[in-house]
Amino acid sequence: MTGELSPIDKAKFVAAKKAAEYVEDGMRVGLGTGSTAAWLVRCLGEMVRDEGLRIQGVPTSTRTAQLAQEVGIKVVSLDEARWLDVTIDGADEFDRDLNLIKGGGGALLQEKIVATASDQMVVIADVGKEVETLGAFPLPVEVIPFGWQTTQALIEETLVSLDVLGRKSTLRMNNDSPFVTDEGNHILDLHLNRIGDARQMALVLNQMPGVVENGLFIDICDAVVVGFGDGRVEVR
Ligand code: ABF
Repeated sequence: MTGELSPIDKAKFVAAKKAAEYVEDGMRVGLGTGSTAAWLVRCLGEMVRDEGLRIQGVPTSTRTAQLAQEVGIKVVSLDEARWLDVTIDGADEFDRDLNLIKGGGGALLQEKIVATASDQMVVIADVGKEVETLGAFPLPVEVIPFGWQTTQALIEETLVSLDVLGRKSTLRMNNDSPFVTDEGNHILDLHLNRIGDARQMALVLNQMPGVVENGLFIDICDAVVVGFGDGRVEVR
């Protein structure tokens, strides 16, 4: 499955492989999105095929649903599963309090719903995602297409009063068109550089009309499995 991997892919793979140990027979498992989560899905697929592991997987995107099906994981909807034992997903940044920025892959809404419906959320990440303070990675905010420019203006005005360095936001594009999420929404990426109070930022953003969800995951993650390019793994 792995062949010759670059250091970054090796880091993602070893984190995913280690995190697969959180999954036991009979569990309902939230399956994240992104390249690191894809390694996890492949690892679980191998366990299903070679070790007879029986799990129900709830994917956080159409991409992940397709991959899970390809590797032989039984896919169910969140409403069928109702509650999950564990969700394993990637992240764009994590800090020492295990707060996260997610949504670089555009799946933050389903990811947050699924993670919140889980007994445990485990993040898998290469060590490059570890930061002192969140915010260097642009913060994704999912917004309703109706009036998105008005929502953007409201967000930018509000950022003035918050402890952030940058206030610019950009509409995420897919070639020449606005990116559309699985839920039919758009994404604004907020270029903040540093988020002083991530909890307050998350609350303020979600109070605005037009905002569906933001990519700050506060007090949701229980553990981060960190992979290194030399194959080492540490759990935070
Ligand atoms: C998802 O995929 C995200 O929420 C995050 O945006 C992204 C991480 O991608 P990768 O694992 O490819 O770096 O988990």
